[in-house]
Amino acid sequence: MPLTTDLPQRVSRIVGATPVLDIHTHLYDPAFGSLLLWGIDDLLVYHYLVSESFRQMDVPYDRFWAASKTEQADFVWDALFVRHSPVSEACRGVLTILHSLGLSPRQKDLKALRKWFGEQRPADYVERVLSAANVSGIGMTNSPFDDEERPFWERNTPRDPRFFAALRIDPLLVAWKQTVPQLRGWGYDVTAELTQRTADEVRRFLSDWTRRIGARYCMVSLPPHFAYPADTETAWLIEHAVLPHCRDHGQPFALMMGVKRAVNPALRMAGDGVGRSDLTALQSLCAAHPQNRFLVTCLARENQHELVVLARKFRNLHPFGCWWFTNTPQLVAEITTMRLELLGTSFTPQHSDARVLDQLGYKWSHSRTILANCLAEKYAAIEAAGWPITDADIQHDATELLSGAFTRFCNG
Ligand code: RAT
Ligand code: ZN
Repeated sequence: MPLTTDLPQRVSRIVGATPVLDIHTHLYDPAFGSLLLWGIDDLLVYHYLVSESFRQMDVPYDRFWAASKTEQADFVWDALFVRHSPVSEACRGVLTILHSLGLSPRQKDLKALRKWFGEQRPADYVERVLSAANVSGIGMTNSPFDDEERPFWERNTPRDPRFFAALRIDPLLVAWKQTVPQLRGWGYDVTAELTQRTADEVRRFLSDWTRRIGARYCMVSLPPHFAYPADTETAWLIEHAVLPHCRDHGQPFALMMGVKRAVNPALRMAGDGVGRSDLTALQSLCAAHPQNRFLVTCLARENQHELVVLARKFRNLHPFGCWWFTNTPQLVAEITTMRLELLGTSFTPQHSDARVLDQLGYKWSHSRTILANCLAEKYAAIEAAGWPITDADIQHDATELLSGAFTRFCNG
C-alpha cells in the first residue's frame, strides 16, 4: 500500500470531530447558577491573566483587589491587550474565543464586547459553547469544604448529567488540624490524634459525600514535599482513610502533584507556584496499593519523564493532562509526544482546567491541534515502517485518548 500524503489533514479532522470527556475543570453544572462563570469579564479576571497583568501595570495589589470585577477586567484588558501584544498562551486563549464567536478583539473595544456577552441567553450560550468545543462530559471540582458550593448539594439541585462530580479533599489532607473542628461540626467523630476511630469517621465522611454528589473519583492537589510512606498526617490519612474509601467505591484517587500554594499571597488565587516533586512517593503508593488506581498529573516539567516511566511500571497509574503552567503549546507538544512514545495511547493527554465556560473553546481547540500534530507525526513514522494507517485506526486512537482510556481506567 502506498504511503498516505494527507495524514495531517485526516488526523486533524478526526481528532476535531471526536467528542472529549474533560476530566478536570472548575466549571459547575448550570443548575448551580452564578457558580458557573462565563463572559468577557470573567475571562479577563482569570487568575492566569491576573498574574501576567501585574507584570505590566503598576496598580498596587490592594487597589486591584478592592476594585469591582468590571474594573479589574479593565485593568487586565488595558495591561495585556491594549498596551502590549497578547502573545502569552492565556492571552491567546481570549483571542481564540472572541475570534470563534465572530468578535474582533483587535478593535480593543471592551464595551462592545461586554454588550455582546450581555445579550446572550445563558442556557443557549452553554449549549453553544459545549457543542463548539465538542465536549461530551465535564468533570467538576466539588469540595464539601467550599461554603458557596455546599448549599447546592444539600438542597439536592436537579442536575445536568453532562457535568459529573469529583470529590476534592485538599483541606482534609493538607490542613488536617484546621479541618478537624469542621468535620466534628458536621457530626463526624474525628480527633486531631490519628486513631482507628478517626480513620473510620473520615471514611464515613468521604462515603457520604461520594454518594451525595455522585463523584466519579476523589482528588487532591499536593505540595512538592509530599512524601509516602512518611510519618505525616497526609500520608496516614491517605493510607488509612482515602485509599480504603477508593477501594470500597471502586474509584481512582487523583493526585495533582507539585503545587506550591501562596508563593505570593498578595496575588491571591494567582499567587501559587510550582516545585519539583519526589515521585518516589508515587512509586511507593502504586507499589504498596495494587488494588488502588491512581490518576496523576504533575505540575513541574522536570517530573514529566519520571511520571511516564512510572506508568510503564505500574498499570494502576494513569497519567493525565498538561496542568496549568505546563498547558503551553511547547510543553503540551513535548509531554504528549513523550507519552505517546512511551505509553502508546494508554493515557489521557489533556484536561482543560477551565474556570470560565467560554475557556472550553480555546483550551480544547489549542489542545486538539497539538494532539493531532503529535499523532500525525507518529503515524507518519509507523507508515514509513510499513504500517499504513486507516481512518478507523485514527478514530479508535482519538476516542481512546479523548475519553476511552480514562473511562476504562476508572471502571477498573
Ligand atoms: O489551574 C488552575 O486553575 C489552578 O488554580 C488550580 O485550581 C488547579 O487546577 C487545581 O485544581 O488545584
Ligand atoms: Zn484544577
